[in-house]
Amino acid sequence: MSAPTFLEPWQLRAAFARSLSDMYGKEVPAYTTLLEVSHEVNADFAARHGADAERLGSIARVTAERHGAIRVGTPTEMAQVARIFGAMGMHPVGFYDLRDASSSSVPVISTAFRPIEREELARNPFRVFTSMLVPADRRFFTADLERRLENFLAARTLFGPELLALADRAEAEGGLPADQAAEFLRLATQAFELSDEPVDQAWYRELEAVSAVAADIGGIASTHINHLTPRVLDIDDLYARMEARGITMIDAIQGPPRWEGPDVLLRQTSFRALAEPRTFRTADGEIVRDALRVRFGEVEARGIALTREGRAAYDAAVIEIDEAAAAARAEDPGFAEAQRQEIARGVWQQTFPSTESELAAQGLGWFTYEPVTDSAEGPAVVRQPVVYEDFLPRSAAGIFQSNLTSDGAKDASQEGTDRDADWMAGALGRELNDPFDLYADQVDRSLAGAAETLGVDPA
Ligand code: OOG
Ligand code: NI
Repeated sequence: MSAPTFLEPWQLRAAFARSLSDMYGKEVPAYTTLLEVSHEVNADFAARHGADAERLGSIARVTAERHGAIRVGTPTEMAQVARIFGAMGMHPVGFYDLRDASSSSVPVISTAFRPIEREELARNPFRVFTSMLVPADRRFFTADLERRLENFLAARTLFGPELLALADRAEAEGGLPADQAAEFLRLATQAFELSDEPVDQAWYRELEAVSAVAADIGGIASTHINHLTPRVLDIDDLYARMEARGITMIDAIQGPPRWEGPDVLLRQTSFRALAEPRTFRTADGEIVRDALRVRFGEVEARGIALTREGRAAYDAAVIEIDEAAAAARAEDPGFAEAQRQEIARGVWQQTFPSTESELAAQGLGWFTYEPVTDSAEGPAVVRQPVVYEDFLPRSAAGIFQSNLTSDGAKDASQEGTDRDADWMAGALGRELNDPFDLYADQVDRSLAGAAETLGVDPA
């Protein structure tokens, strides 16, 4: 296959995902182990399940599939990130407020950049969970610390003018000629490399006392990819194989429990943040080497996307599991994760039907309908599950939290600052897509397409 002379947004996206993955593998060797184990798990799953293994995405898609996580400090930086991802056909979807989603200090709000059309998702579904610091939130930062943070952030440049100009050109012209594409990809990858620049030790530690996430974002003059997450078809198998290799995973798999019914939404787990050498400048101007534990490895399994009703049932189930687990823990000091999972499974059996057809019939999950015109019984439609392409605030907070070195300090007596989806859209200078609307569109289009093929009225 000859190299393309012009790269379209999806080609830039696929190439960027590969380039980040290569870079991250060099920076974090345990990530390479995670990829190896993920490939083994997926190959074995495909061998066991045949064509059924591909119901939620082709093996080619799943093998290349990654999500990344990045963290920025200001609306200006957020809007620049939106231009870079816009060049790759990745658009902001969803609003996540992690400030309340956990008991410890995660002073950020987030969105995810991802492709939004079905064909684009099938070509390459790369998505990046992007968080932004909220220095104005008084539960975390005093007015004085807010002012110093804002000054620090305003003085740095994460993304240079050349990178942004190439991004704008790609977005305006629907891609880039090969030489400019190569330069764009080089600069974009470089922007997310871990920098060797000495970190101001006193400043970093002052922020860390409030929140390790705040220090990671606002304590250094550059940014970096925080993690890159492969997708597996059996996350319980992955978890067991990683532990067998001697890599300590966090205690739990976040999200729905393992159970006999259809997998929905997203299950995620990670291994703990690794100590990475970093250079600091002390208050006396001395350069010292130290280590920081910030970046980790995460892996995920994706299930069927839930409708608003399905999601409400999910949210209620999560609360029910929490309450039941808290009660059981109060009774039994030896209460362990395995017991929590038992409780979760029980709640699941009462909340969700155990088959895909019931999930569809009860309007809890999204399904498309594909026409088959060559079936023996004449024209028919086949139901296909829609894969969940987004994130879960609760799991995201859990992933952040399980990797923090300290809880930080959150002053619950102070008022939080209002931030919502409209505010985020304003910061981005772009429309913020609603995930439910995107799934509904996908389903509507499939119905219209099936009706047209079969020559019937979709109603
Ligand atoms: C983002 C944590 C959230 C996920 O998969 O839910 C996340 C971060 O650590 O910056 O990546
Ligand atoms: Ni993640």
